[in-house]
Amino acid sequence: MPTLIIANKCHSSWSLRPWLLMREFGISFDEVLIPFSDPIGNAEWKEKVRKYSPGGKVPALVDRDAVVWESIAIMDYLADLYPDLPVWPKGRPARAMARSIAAEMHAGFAALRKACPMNLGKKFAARDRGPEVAKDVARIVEIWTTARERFGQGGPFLFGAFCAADAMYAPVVTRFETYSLPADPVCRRYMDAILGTEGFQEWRAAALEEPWIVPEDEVDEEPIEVYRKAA
Ligand SMILES: N[C@@H](CCC(=O)N[C@@H](CS)C(=O)NCC(=O)O)C(=O)O
Repeated sequence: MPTLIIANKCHSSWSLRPWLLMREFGISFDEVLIPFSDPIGNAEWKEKVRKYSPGGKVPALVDRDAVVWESIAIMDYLADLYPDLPVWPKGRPARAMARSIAAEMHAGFAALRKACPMNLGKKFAARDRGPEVAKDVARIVEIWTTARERFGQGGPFLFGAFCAADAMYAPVVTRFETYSLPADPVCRRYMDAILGTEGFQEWRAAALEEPWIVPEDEVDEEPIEVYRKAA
């Protein structure tokens, strides 16, 4: 059985992506969680991660004699390993867009990621987070709306059924939720579909039990809701 190496469920957005994909597709795996210590990615933490992955980051997947790191490479590895599972959508144009938006996520949206770190333990009020974040938000809304319009007929996800592109955007959905980012009804329905998956519910429940505080992922704002005991 493969082993997925991850970090804190409350904060590690990259870890959530392949974890959710594997859960939603019913792929069995063992999980090794290496909690962040302060600061994120310090030498002690990296030494533990490098025992599994040469990249020194999470997530990483160890499968027998293979190691794969980078979230998008893990998804492609799983698609190769399980060719009968629709990890990527089946139709050619849908698949083209799914891969493109997954790559766009993997490479981009730095302003949003920096200003709004994933934090499942709290909710913050809507506020102006600057023009760069607004640009990222507008592009994400455009991506979700286009995918839903063109390919979303068969279900509530970007391409109808849940696929790797949804896994890539799941942490962004949580950021929209945590930071009360503006979501029109199409985006809201999509967000609810992601947040309502069994996999995400399981991940969130575990996140809310975590005792670790990660200062770098806490914004300097008063929350309007606190869900995690350790906060
Ligand atoms: N591009 C990588 C990003 C992985 C990443 O940055 N992971 C974070 C945790 S969410 C990490 O390992 N941070 C520690 C560090 O940067 O040293 C991927 O897609 O997997």
